[in-house]
Order: sequence, then structure tokens, then C-alpha cells
Amino acid sequence: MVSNIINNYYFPESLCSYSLLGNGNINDTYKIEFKDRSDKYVLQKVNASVFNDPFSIADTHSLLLSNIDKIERSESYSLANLIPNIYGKNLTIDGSGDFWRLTSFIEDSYAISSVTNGWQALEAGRAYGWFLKYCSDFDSSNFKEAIKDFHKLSFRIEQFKNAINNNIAGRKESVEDIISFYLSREEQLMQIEILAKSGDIPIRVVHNDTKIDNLLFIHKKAVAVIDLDTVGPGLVFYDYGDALRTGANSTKEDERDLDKVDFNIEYFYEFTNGYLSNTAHILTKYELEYLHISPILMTYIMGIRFLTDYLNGDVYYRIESEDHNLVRTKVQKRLIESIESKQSMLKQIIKSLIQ
Ligand code: GN1
Ligand code: MG
Repeated sequence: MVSNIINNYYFPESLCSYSLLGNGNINDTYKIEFKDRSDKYVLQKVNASVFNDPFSIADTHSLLLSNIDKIERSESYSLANLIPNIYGKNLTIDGSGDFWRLTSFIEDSYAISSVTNGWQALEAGRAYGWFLKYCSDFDSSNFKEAIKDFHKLSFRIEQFKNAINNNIAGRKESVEDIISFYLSREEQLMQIEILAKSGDIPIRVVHNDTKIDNLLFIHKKAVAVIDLDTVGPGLVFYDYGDALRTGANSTKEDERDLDKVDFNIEYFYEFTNGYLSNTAHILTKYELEYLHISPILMTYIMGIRFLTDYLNGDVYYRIESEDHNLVRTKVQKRLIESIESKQSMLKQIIKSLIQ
């Protein structure tokens, strides 16, 4: 299949090899190499049952790239180049109706799935902070939501409650304590959505999937922001919070040894320092005031999404074992407990960094 798709692009050289790349849970990603050609490429099959309007995500990608050349190179990060096919289209449709896209691979770059050093957190904060600043020149109404209500808490809670009531996979009884844990925090977290509705928190163009894996590093520097599928309208809390959910957790989001799960304050400090160095001047008083809530909010949203999928019989996320979603939701639960125990420190650190 991969070689058939590649025939739709301008490559005189023949395909040499391809291998799976990264650990995305939705799309299939391959690194592509050619004979007699040193530059490499990334070919992705977009999961059309998750992204039901793939052309709109390609449009979003092009729109985002439209300003990048206006920025001083030394101050910019890369956003992958979209490479059109021989018909001039940014997406190639295969015989089964699946969508594919080709982007350039950044040589010598690597991604990480958890932070192990303070400098990585600082670099990640600078990079995602740059992304928010870069996007602040765009009008959010020009961007479509790739997935409707993607991070809207009330929508995710509704899906969660439906999954509990339907109990399709018959797993509810075995996870009652985890379900209660999440339900008991619903009301408190809904305050953020109420605040956003009141208009005090602006709708911005945000990345919407800022897990730490979605940055590329070369040596000791973050150089690119990747996975632009979900870029669109949203709150700063989504990006800042999701980056810390993965970037300040001392371990992976699917670690089986729950004792390793801990919200690392050093990484939190470093990330926030980097993030605010690029964003403090654009964020509003209310955004800064409530920023400390975002790591819990995003960990909670992911926690209930994983648990919802577990209750539904693993129909959404890619899984590598029968209990993969269960492991993921348990990690989020443990992380929420850890963040809760440090909540006042988070607030203080943010305050000290904006003074
Ligand atoms: C999915 O596939 P990936 O890793 O880019 C998910 C994110 C979750 C993430 C959790 C479209 O992202 O929202 O945070 O898994 N993307 C979608 O690992 O649902
Ligand atoms: Mg993604």
C-alpha cells in the first residue's frame, strides 16, 4: 500500500524503505526513504473515522504555514512542509477511501514520550509557547474544529456517562472505584467551562494536542512542532495543560508501575518558565489567574476519554494490550492525585514567574 501511495508523488527515484514512526494513537505514520536520495519523508494515513473532514485539516495545515516565512528564522520553529501530490492535492485518496499525506522529515530529529531532564521541559515550554504566540496572529474563526467539541469538558463527561450507562464491554463493575474518582471531580472542573462561556477566557487558535511527543528535538534544542491535525479554536489551558500532563509526569502516560507516576515540580517550573517567556505578554489577566488549573483539567479530560474507550470496548485509541486504556486512565488518576497535592505550589510558581 505505501509504495502505491508514493507513486502519486514526484519522486523519480524508487522507494527504498519505510518504517513505522512515532507512537500516535490515531493515525498510521511511516518514515520513507528513497534510493540515491538523502532527504527523508513522513507519510501518514489519516484516520478518517476520527477526522471525518480530512480536507479541512489539510487546509488548516496550509493556512498555518502561510505566515511562517514572515518570521525571522532564528526565532522560528519548523512546522512540517506539506508536499502536494502530482495532481496538486495535499491529500491522496487510496482505493479503500483512506486519506494519505506526505510531509518532510527533519533530519537528525527525535521525539520523546516523557521528560527526563529539566532542559527538555524548558525547551518544550519555549516551543509550545512560541506556537501559541505564532497562532495569535490568526483569526480563530478562520479555523474549523477538526473534531467538534474536542476538549469541551461537558461533552466528554456526557460521553463518559453514556459509556457507564451502556456498559457495552461489561467492564463497569471492575472499575467502579475509578469511575467514582472521576465523577467526584466533575463539578469543580466544570467551573472552567463556565468561565470560558462567560467570555472572560478568549478563544484562540491553539494546537489542541500538545503532548510532549509532538515536539521534535535536535541535540538539546526543540526545533519543530508537529501533529497539526487538531489545530483550531480552543483555550490556552488546553495546550499548556496537556503539555504538562505528559511533560511534567515523571513517566509515560501508559506506565504500569503507578508508583512511578508523579507530577514533577522541577519540570513544571522549567516548562512554565519557557512557556511564559513567549506568552506572558499576550495572555490576559484571567488566563494567567487560572493557568494553574489546566494540568488537572487536561489530565482529567484524557483520563475520562481513556476510561470511556475502555468501557466502550476499545473502539477509539490504538491499544497494545487488552487493558491498555485501563492502564492509561489509572496513570491519569494517579497524576491528578499528585497534582492536587501540589496545587498551591503551581499557583505560586506561576505568580513568581509573571512578576
Ligand atoms: C491521541 O494519536 P495522538 O497520539 O496524536 C488523541 C489525543 C490524546 C492522545 C493521548 C485525535 O493523539 O487527543 O491526547 O492520543 N488524538 C485524538 O495519547 O483523539
Ligand atoms: Mg495527535
